[in-house]
Amino acid sequence: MKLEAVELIRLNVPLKSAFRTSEGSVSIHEVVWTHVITDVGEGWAECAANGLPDYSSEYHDAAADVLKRFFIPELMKLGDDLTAELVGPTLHWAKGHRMAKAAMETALLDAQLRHANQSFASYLGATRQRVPAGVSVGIMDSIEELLSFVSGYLADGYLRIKLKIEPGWDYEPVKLVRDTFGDDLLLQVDANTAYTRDDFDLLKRLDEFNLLLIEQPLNEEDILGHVKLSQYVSTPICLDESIVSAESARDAIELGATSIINIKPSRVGGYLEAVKIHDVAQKCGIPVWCGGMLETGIGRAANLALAALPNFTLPGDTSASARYFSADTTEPFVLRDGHIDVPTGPGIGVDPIPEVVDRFAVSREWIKR
Ligand code: OSB
Ligand code: MG
Repeated sequence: MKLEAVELIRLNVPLKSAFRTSEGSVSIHEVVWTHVITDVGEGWAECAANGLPDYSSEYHDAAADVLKRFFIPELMKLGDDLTAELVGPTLHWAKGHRMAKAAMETALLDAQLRHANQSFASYLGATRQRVPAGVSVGIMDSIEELLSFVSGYLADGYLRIKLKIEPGWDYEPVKLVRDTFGDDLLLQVDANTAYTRDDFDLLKRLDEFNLLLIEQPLNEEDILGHVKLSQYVSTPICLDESIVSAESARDAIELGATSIINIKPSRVGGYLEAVKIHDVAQKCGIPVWCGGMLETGIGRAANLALAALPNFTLPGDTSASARYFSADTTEPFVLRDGHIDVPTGPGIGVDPIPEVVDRFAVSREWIKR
């Protein structure tokens, strides 16, 4: 396939309610889309990098810049030889910028699979038609507000609740949610790196709540800290930010830093690397689940395909469109019996709704051969 042109679309999509983590609060989902035009058709992807470099070092302006300046021209130079599978090896020389790389790989894979009339799910090796849905609940201003959001999500049918935590918002909210909704609730927490090695006793107090896991309690670089913490607490530790490749997954597993992995294709440079992590974890008996970056339908569709692979044995953060947006950029993903259907159409299986894209687009730029 030959890459003829790429449209970079900047979108500001309002969230229904602000989403607060230990890293900050967002009320607008700010992203860049890569819309690729090839000789075999077009493809779409949502780059997960948000406005601020607070989850990883990536942010949308930097992603747009590195795509324009380096990645797109280089992929165009491959001429007819370009395939989605070549994006990773071709851009390997460039350090980091995994979300930008993932966006190019995903959009090209979408074009390639649409042309081959094959779905992402079938290409990636999915074994299920629908996936169980969890929901990630942000830090709130009060416990009452938290309980009201959680009870709303449970009424919607979500099968697992993840609470964002930070120092000062941990033991109490987790205890109240556990006490209010009972021992059967699948419950886990995500600290987004908010704790240090001085907080082990505090984190150990969470053991009494029978949580599924504690996600990324320490700095992303503190692998040894996670090993020590895993030995200190009985709740399983699950890494998110620390796992950026199949190699880092393999090492973290072997060292005993993580006993469950949150896989986000965007964080690891794309779906092909995500499948490698799935496979490494599966060989080691480590369950995985699919995380999210508040993606609109364009990004969510491919995440659902990945989440249908066999070792995704825990409900992911792949929630329904209505959890995030009043208007999604595609046909909305809906919850049925706590599950979301995996798209079956060619490529990502969904198309952007032009009127909605027009409404939320703040800029559009074409990069041509
Ligand atoms: O750490 O998993 C995270 C959202 C943005 C950035 C990081 C994270 C999250 C979430 C929400 O937890 C996941 C989602 O619902 O898409
Ligand atoms: Mg996380």
